[in-house]
Amino acid sequence: MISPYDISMPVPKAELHLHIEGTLEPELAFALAARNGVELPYADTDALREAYRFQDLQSFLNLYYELMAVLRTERDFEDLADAYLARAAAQGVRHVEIFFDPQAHIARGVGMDTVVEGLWRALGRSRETHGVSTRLIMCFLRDESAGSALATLDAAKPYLDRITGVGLDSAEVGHPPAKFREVYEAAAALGLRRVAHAGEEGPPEYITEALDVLGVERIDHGLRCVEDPALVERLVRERVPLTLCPLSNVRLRTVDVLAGHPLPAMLDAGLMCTVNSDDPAYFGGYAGDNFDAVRDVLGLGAERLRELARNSFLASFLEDEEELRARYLSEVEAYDFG
Ligand code: ES4
Ligand code: ZN
Repeated sequence: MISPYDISMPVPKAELHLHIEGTLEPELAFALAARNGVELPYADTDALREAYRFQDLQSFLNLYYELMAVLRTERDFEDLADAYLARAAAQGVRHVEIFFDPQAHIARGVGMDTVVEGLWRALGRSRETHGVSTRLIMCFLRDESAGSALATLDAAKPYLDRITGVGLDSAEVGHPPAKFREVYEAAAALGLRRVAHAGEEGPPEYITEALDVLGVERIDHGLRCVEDPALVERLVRERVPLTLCPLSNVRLRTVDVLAGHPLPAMLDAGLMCTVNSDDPAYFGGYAGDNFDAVRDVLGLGAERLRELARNSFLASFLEDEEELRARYLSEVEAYDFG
């Protein structure tokens, strides 16, 4: 049988918005549950997939956090990352900057050491096994306290050789970026790169605040910038990369239908957009599937798709491997969309 994942667009690309916990496919969730003696409140994988009818970000997050119960050992995190990297590689992903949510694991008694060591078992050999280079970005849960974020940064200190940056995710509305000013200042002082989710469900002001108060270098989602022309102008002028996730926006009802997604208008406005999968196991597709969707439904042509792929490498945290970035960029220019 041909898997749909084998035929998605293989243009070389970097994935810059990917939650590793959001790559947990129902089949792997049940396998890990069995291995760890964890009981899942779903009869089988079909029943679990039935639960994937989200009303909004919060209804998704409830299931996302619930299913993490099956992730307990280093090997679980290794298997999760290996499965993702294999699927991503099959869809043309050459480089990925992976988000993880340590607080969600530490709260369940699974330590930072287990999570980072486990993920690293897969990431450390990914260029050889999958042909994919990787970075790790540790996210703070914005619906937890600023003090908890500071404690999490402290717990990460033994692993800073493997962690490239920090991010901010989870329930956005009511948790503005400024709440995390102190921890972002501390992260910057440690030499960590900074990104944050902003303007997914939250207002355009959160995008401005993430830039001005947290000093972020990319905005994750940033979709709602389109409501503020002055902000769009600034993002264009400063070439701030936006990590858009079209299939996620449809599943979480941030946009009504994919055909109404503002991506084409955002590209026309000169915004530095990238296309990513967010939580592919939950939202119906990996990076190549998202590229396919914007080609098929939004009618983006070859040069727009090439621009998206080029932007993904330009916006990558590859400053310590510029030759690798140059190689990836030349692959993008040489790609034949057919
Ligand atoms: C997330 Cl789509 C999304 N938004 C905010 N936080 C998240 N964590 C995992 N997926
Ligand atoms: Zn996200």
